[in-house]
Amino acid sequence: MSTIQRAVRALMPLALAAVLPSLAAAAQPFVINGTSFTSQKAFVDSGARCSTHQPSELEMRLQAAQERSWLADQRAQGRDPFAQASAVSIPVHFHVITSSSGQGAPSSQQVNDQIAVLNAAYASSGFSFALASVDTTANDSWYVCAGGACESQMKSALRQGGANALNIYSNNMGGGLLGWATFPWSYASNPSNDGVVILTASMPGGSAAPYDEGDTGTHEVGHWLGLYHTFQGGCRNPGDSVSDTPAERSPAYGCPTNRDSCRAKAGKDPITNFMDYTDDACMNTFSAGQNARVVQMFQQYRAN
Ligand SMILES: [Ca+2]
Ligand SMILES: [Ca+2]
Ligand SMILES: [Zn+2]
Repeated sequence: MSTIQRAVRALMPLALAAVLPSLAAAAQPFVINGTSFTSQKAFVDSGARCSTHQPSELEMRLQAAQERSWLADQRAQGRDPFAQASAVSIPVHFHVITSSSGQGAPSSQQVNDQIAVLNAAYASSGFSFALASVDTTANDSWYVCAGGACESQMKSALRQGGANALNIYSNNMGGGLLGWATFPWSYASNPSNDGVVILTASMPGGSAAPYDEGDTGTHEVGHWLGLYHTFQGGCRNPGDSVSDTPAERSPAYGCPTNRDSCRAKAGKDPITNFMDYTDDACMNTFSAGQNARVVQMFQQYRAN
């Protein structure tokens, strides 16, 4: 062995010791509900953060046209669509799904805490949520259901109430998925499918950190009330169809303060908004524009 080889060998442990911690940090897997991703970014990129249907530009345009025509009609009749829905109480039917052996149920405290999280988040919109019923079903297929035939079976068996009733299903959907919801304009064509499905572990006090404060519920109910993701459409107009949420090129994750992914558009990214993809501890806001939109959407599609 040459002197140089010996020197390299002697230095190797030092060099490795210097390099390994950063490698280890970079390679730290991100685990959600037992599913491992190479990073939090990989988790977000996988689509498991929320599998609510992401509308195409054409769907967005058709939907916006429906909204404009409804608004024009309301105004022609001398109605104020933004005043009618103040202080609306939404009945919540909560459907707990467990395994056939009864595993995976949230505590009643967690169910109550989830409703309290919704009430706090939507207080500024004038909507409140009142638990109308809780039922528990043991079904192995529904317990791990992430959409498809099992979803239709589960919802048609359990859904209660009309267009104004919020049906929440909590299960162990798997694949790291946190939840999904239906939009209010889908109610008319498929009422039994209407509702929100959340990972039980995402409920307050659950095990799906950093998504364990119940804001998956808040986010999915946002879709149920007609809100798009803040990054819908990227930097292009009309984005999320809400004028006071700054445009965002892609989902934010973690809590990236001062992120500005659309430099040519005014405003920093709305990373604290409930309709972004940041951690529960980071999201705490609906904008005035979003509050106005959910009131309009409720009047148009969910008022009895
Ligand atoms: Ca916007
Ligand atoms: Ca910007
Ligand atoms: Zn979503």
